[in-house]
Amino acid sequence: MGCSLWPAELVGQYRDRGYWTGERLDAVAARFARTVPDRIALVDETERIGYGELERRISALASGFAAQGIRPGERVLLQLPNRVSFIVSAMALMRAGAVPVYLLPAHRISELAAIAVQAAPVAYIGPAVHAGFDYRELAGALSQGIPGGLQLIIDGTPGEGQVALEAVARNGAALAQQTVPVDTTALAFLQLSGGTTGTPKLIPRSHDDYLYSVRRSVEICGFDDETVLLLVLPAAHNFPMSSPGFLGALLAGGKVVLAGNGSPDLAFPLIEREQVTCVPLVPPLALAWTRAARTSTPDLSSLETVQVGGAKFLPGAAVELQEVLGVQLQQVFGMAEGLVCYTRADDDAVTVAQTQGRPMSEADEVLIVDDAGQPVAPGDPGHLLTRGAYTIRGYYKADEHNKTAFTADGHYRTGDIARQLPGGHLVVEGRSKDQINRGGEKISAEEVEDHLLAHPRVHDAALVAVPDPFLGEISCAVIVPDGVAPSRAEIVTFVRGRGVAAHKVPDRVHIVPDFPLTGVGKNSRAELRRALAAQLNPTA
Ligand code: OOB
Repeated sequence: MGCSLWPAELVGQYRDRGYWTGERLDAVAARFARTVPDRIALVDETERIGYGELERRISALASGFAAQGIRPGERVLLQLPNRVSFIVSAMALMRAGAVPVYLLPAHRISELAAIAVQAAPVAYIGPAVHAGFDYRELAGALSQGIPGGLQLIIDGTPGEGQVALEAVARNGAALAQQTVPVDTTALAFLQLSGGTTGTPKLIPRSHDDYLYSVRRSVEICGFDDETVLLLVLPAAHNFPMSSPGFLGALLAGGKVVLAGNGSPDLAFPLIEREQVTCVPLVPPLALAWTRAARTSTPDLSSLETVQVGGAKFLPGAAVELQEVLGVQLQQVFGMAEGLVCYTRADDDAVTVAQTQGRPMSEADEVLIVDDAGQPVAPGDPGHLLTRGAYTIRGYYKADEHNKTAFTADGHYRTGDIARQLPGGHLVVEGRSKDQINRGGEKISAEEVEDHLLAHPRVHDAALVAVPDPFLGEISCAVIVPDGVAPSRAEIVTFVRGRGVAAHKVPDRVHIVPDFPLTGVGKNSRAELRRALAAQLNPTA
């Protein structure tokens, strides 16, 4: 099935060195299902299931998907919140040889439609209603816009013409169980990139490369069958999925607790009740937890490690978090495209507080180069390039974009500015990519600008980052009006109305009569954004 995502000689090398083992992602929990079927694997708001039950559900649903006509290699959009059915559905799709495309619950019609154009899915799986939003209508609207439509599978009460996930599973349970053989070096699933372009790029990952990153993460983070991982970040993100994430916790025989959000009111009692040992957080949540623990006395005694990643965590906040929560901090710097760096348990306190960790694998190649692509002097900041046994060699069906996103010799241009310390640890200093990192959620400037430009009274628009004490960065839409300037409220209503994830709606609107003149040429938009950001943040 499929074809390898990596050049043949590298596949051979990665196998010979033992990085790639030919195992499948949908089998991470299989060993414990046989040996300790009653051990609790997953807990969410409504249920707790053991390893044996998890395996039964995956098998049944995989057969059910096949009976619904979902064939090996076909793509299926998966938009479930943090609950047991998300993990079961993802694994069941892979067991059936199908390819999950991981969406966030926050995505709306404009993101879904753009992703559907690229992924050409045959089906969509989502909740009925979640956080007050009706996904059945969203799914219906998406399907209507696709020639031939989509099969719509709903976890909950389905709408008209839609089918219940539970019915698919029940149907599958009555059928013969089978595992569809897969090429473990070929496409296993598609993940969304943070994005720097008008349409989001899809990241193709294989069983082999992804499992290697999970296995190596489990080793570094010391996950074992005593691990209790709390997931408050959306499980579709790479960080809570694989660094070591729920896949790592299951591979180690631990327990995964799925929560709907990361508010301390919800998370602190859960930590005590479930005896949570580890939690991945983005910096704003880490700050919120530190603040909340100062004014209350939660019992967090089971919590050993708080992982913080997705955006820069400042050294002062890093020290405070450890003091106030009484935990070990682990900084995690990674990307859905591949490379993940961790601070280690035996790193000294300064390294943990001040660096973003070092690459997880000896096979990770890291280069820091200047604008001309030449290596900088050791310790100097520069553009971070990387390649290795779990970093992609190209985005999905994006030949043109890949020519610039990767170097000729296969390094991924991360768009991050970093420096590397003598011990290999990286310090992230900034970014060259046209992206806003809003507390770990990435926003492509171009994507939002395209929405702004569709407003009848917007002549020109640029989206730039503004520093924010809590989120790190927020977005500001700088607008040159056509006639009467639109108000912020009008812009917010307009962008929301186009169906985009809430985090992409501009936080601020700034009206200017004209844009500064920048050099012409391909990079002029990037230069314009930089010039506007400098005007807005004179001290940054
Ligand atoms: C993670 O993945 P993505 O794909 O959402 O975003 C990747 C980008 C990086 O290129 C960098 O710009 C930024 O997010 N980033 C950080 C960071 N971790 C990620 N910037 C500064 N400090 C950090 N610790 O965000 C992701 C994937 C796997 C593990 C952890 C994070």
